[in-house]
Amino acid sequence: MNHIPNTTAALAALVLALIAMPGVASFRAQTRQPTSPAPEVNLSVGGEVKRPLKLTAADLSKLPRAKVRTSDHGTEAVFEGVPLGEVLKLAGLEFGETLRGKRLEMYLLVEAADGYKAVFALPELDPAFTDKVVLLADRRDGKPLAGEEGHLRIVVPDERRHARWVRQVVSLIVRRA
Ligand SMILES: Nc1nc2c(c(=O)[nH]1)N[C@H]1C(S)=C(S)[C@@H](COP(=O)(O)O)O[C@H]1N2
Ligand SMILES: [Mo]
Repeated sequence: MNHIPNTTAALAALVLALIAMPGVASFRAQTRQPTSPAPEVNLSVGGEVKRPLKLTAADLSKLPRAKVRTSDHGTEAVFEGVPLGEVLKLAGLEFGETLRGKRLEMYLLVEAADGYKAVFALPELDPAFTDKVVLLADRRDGKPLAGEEGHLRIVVPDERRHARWVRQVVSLIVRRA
């Protein structure tokens, strides 16, 4: 009668293999509640900052927020999110009075999941220098960003070309030129 334990073992192995299959994993992901409020934000903030961070959507929701009304493909859109400078401040970066001298050699590199990258000079992100708010947006017209855009996207108001509107933002790295 030792074929019964063998059958049980084979069944267990089959079940484990099925669970591990990518197709099954994505099926499970798709069957999650569509109203689930947990966008999978995992933003890393690093480089020349005092406190390198990993931020979730919940972390971002605690930071000061801003809205930017802008034209996207000729249509008015309201993007909402966290001013990029606020995210860097949380990581310990200083703006304002101390942003001069050698510190003006610093820049921010924004990286996307698809490898796309763009840089910003720190004064572009500092309210002491400019009234323009470069946004790390997580919502458009009140709805969470999703799909091609990713969960996080850079929005640069008043910039005629949208090449720095990085989609699918995954990391912010401060570097020295
Ligand atoms: N991650 C990522 N972001 C990106 C790009 C890209 O290729 N990858 N292209 C940029 C360019 S050149 C433009 S014009 C805009 C286009 O944004 P849209 O797809 O919303 O029109 O996204 C920018 N952000
Ligand atoms: Mo573009």
